[in-house]
Amino acid sequence: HYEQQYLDLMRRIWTQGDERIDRTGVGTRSILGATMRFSLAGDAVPLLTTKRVYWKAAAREMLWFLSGDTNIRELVRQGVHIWTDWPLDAYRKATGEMIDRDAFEARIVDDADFAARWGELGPVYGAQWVNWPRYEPAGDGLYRRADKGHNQIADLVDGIRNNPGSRRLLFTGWNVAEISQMALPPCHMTYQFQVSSGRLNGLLFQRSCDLGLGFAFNIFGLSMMTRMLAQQCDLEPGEVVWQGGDVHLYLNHAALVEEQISRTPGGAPVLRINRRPSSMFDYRIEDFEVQNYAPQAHIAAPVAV
Ligand code: UFP
Repeated sequence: HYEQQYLDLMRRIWTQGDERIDRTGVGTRSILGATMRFSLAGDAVPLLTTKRVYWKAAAREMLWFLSGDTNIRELVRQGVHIWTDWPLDAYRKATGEMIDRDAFEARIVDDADFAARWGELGPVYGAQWVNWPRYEPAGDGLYRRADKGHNQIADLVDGIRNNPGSRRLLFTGWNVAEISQMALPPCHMTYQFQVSSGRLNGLLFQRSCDLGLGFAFNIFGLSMMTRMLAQQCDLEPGEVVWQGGDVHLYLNHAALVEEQISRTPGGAPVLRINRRPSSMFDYRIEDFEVQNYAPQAHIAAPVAV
């Protein structure tokens, strides 16, 4: 089963990984460098089956990236809470008000000015993917920021369609000059694609991976992105290759790890795209449907912020 490589990696890191203190202070066991491969043939999607993965939140997040949005308001409106902790933390530190998470989210949704002031994440994924800053000469050797940046996604679609033999079909969120302004530097930082025998293969380099929580979303995101690009470029889905840099398990995920590696994966979920939108920027959440997904029970675990 495709998920066995994930469970094997989890077991290996948990039993053999180096224990280190990380940025969050929680502590991890980790290794540097890991690869996993999954087939997308026949609409297969590498959702984890040994626990329920809320793939729709990952799908909504991916569509939010593609819209270029970097404010949590739209996500929160859609019931996606994965980015709330960073603005919440910033608000608490700045104001000293120990507002709870639900109240903070309610204000973000109800009050546009409040959201504009406190819901911004800085130039994270969406900004870099579709609007990477471009500069134009402004005389006297000076440059000014152009109104419209580079749209890496639109350029990628052009590249796949018109130059399918290229080895430069990629996009990245790792904009060195802007990292200090981001709430969190990109984790799933570089995506590369390859056209081979009428199929589109997709690869993700993820510099840092929380294998217990983040990975399930990141591999779904890579698969969804590859499927959308394949559809837009009239190619069949090929395979996805996931490459992790620092791949780790948090020390407070012991219960999750023990439970999950004791389970046996099963089933073959598929991801259907029910419509062919006119561009990469016209997909809606209703276009995506997962079938044949009968996972084991969800396993809750704390997120390290
Ligand atoms: N993380 C992921 N996937 C993501 C994401 C974050 O695994 O898509 F945004 C995890 C990796 C790490 C933490 O545990 O969040 C980010 O911390 P750092 O920036 O110190 O690597």
